Amino acid sequence: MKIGIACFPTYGGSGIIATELAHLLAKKHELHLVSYDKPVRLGDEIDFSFHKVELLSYPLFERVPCCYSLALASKLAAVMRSCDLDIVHAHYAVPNAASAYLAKKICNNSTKVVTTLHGTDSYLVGSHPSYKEVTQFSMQESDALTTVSKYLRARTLADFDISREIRVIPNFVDPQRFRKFKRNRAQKIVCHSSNFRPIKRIPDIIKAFKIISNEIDCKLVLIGDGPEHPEAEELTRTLGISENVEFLGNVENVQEIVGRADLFLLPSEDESFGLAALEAMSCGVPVVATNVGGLKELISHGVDGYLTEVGDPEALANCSLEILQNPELQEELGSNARAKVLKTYTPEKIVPQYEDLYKEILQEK
Ligand code: GMT
Repeated sequence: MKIGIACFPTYGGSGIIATELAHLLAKKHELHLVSYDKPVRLGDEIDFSFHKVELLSYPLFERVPCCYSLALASKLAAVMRSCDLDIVHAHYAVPNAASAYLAKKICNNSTKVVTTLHGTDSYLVGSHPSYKEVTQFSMQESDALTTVSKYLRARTLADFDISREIRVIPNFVDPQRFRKFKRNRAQKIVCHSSNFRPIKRIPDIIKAFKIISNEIDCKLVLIGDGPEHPEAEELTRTLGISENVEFLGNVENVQEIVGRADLFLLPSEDESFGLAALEAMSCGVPVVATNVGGLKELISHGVDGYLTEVGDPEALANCSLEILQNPELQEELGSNARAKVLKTYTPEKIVPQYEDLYKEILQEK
């Protein structure tokens, strides 16, 4: 098959999944990745084509970021035509699905459009009145629509006036890359990784860590960057724990940091899937997360991690202490988490689900 993938190149689950999918599909298919920059997990060696969307810099456009959707549609149309694509797979509906639809109309050819919703493209950005009509239309008009969890499918059907099949294809992780890494220190390491947006509730992590560090010798390692970063650093100073908290920013070797941790915290207000939790589970690191969205499908409370209510740093700390003070429990939860990943969330299990979907829609008249 000849497949085009459109995605965001930035740090964030949708771009990561799209890039990993491109790497894996390229082993068997002709693959073209389209974005405005090289995605963070692209790496130096790729066995597929990268097509950069060039943006025109023009004074009138300064406050009109939507021009990206037009540039993307033009680039997708060009690639669709010149490479004779069978499939264009849009990861993140806004604006990728609309641009893919437009490209298909421009080319008037038989290319099929698959849209994968990742979460905020459906329930936050996509349902905003400024974007809803177009998002809804492009969801309805895609030849196939997928979500990364059952939760996101239900929420999409509730929030949008669409009548069509939505297939759930969960995210995946490479268990060879995300595994345990050796370490020498006795000090416990608590870890978190995100884009530091309010929905991730970073202050809850820091407040919980204050309670944890009153009881045991430990360090908090925070991976990623975003709008909440300055306040988070300020809070560590206010609570007098800044010496034990490391802000790493965006890093390339996430797996080597998460793979050396004892515990991973993800107390988000909402999460359509929780790829960061899946990566930690793959490393055999127990996750304490919130009882919301796709995290409820991913983590079995008390079996391979713990789930707490949103906005409860004390509960977060209590669950964390229970794990950190009980090495056998930590080991058991971690190995159950790794076993779940190997059973359900490897590329071998998930990528064929996308390939089957492509084949099905290509056979449809
Ligand atoms: O969580 C983010 O802020 C990034 C966002 C994205 O679009 O990259 O993540 C969403 O997609 C990920 C990959 O499918 C999911 O694992 C995240 O749960 C989802 N984020 C939210 O629903 C808040």
